Amino acid sequence: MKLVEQMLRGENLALARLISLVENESSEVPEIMKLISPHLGKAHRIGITGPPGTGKSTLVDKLASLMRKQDLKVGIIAVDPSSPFTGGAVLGDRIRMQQHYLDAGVFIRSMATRGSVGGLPQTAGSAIKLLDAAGKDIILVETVGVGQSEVDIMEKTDTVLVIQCPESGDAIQTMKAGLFEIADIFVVNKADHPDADRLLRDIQAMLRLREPSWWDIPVVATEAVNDVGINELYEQVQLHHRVLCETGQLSQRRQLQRRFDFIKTVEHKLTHKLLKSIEQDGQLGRYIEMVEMGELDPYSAADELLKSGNLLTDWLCQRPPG
Ligand SMILES: Nc1nc2c(ncn2[C@@H]2O[C@H](COP(=O)(O)OP(=O)(O)OP(=O)(O)O)[C@@H](O)[C@H]2O)c(=O)[nH]1
Ligand SMILES: [Mg+2]
Repeated sequence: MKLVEQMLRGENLALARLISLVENESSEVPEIMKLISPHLGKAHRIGITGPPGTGKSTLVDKLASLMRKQDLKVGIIAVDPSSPFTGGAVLGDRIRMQQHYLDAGVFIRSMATRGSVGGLPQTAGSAIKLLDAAGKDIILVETVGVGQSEVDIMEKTDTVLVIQCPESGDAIQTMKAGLFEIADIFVVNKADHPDADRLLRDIQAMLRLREPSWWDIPVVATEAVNDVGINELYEQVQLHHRVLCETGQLSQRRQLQRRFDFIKTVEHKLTHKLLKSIEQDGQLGRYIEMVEMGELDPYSAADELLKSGNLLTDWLCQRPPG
């Protein structure tokens, strides 16, 4: 495929067009993914997550500048939750990252989560792979932490930065949101805020309760808008990558990433088939009706459906409803 060849040579236009194919779930996607698979695994994939408005985009912008000073090729994916509350985020990111738009060494792409409830869309995973195959040294993936997306980001990146700021809540809320399980590096941004110090100390105190492990999660204070603490943060990011490589954790994470990727792909395909079958009102329709009418509970319906060999084969093979 010509587009893939051009992308592998590093042409950003081809890369952008391939991401669009992925976003539109083109029938060419499996072929594209197969062609790029020998070229994967070189980029350091970094996830940046945290509540809305904590300063993720500003940090991404500043980190990208430091990486460019080292002449690294940077790919940025900003996942916009397409919510009415953050509808302006994409435009905001454009303005914030304007300085990079003229730099061919930085590739920026915003993606909408579309229908997927919270979380990273399946297509974001494919876009990350395309950036990797296109020869980016670093891939920065920004997602707003709204439930599932934090876990998703761990399944798709090597280093996860969790961004907090004094306005985003206290350390207990952070813990309840499950962010301590996924963070490789904590960032307390908006350190110019008077309550930042306390948040930082609380997070540190909670981290001390953890079992010792191969990596001590650092907490870095930053003022993204004022360019304060960005060097320290980048040093921690580089250190994490070095330790990942030296301890063999990177290959373990990559194994997990491929495993999740496979399971998610199967899940995605099955869901797609299921929804299509329901739409076409095949034999599945009968179960849907019973569930809708409250005659059968969803669990029993699912059990019965999965026990019925014929029905399942019909459904999976998508034979016309009999
Ligand atoms: N006071 C202060 N404001 C900051 C700092 N960093 C970012 N901001 C401001 O916080 C606001 C949100 O910053 P963004 O970088 O858009 O935050 P975000 O986390 O990407 O936001 P979403 O993508 O909408 O979730 C902007 O108005 C920034 O200028 C900081 O260190 N101190
Ligand atoms: Mg943002």
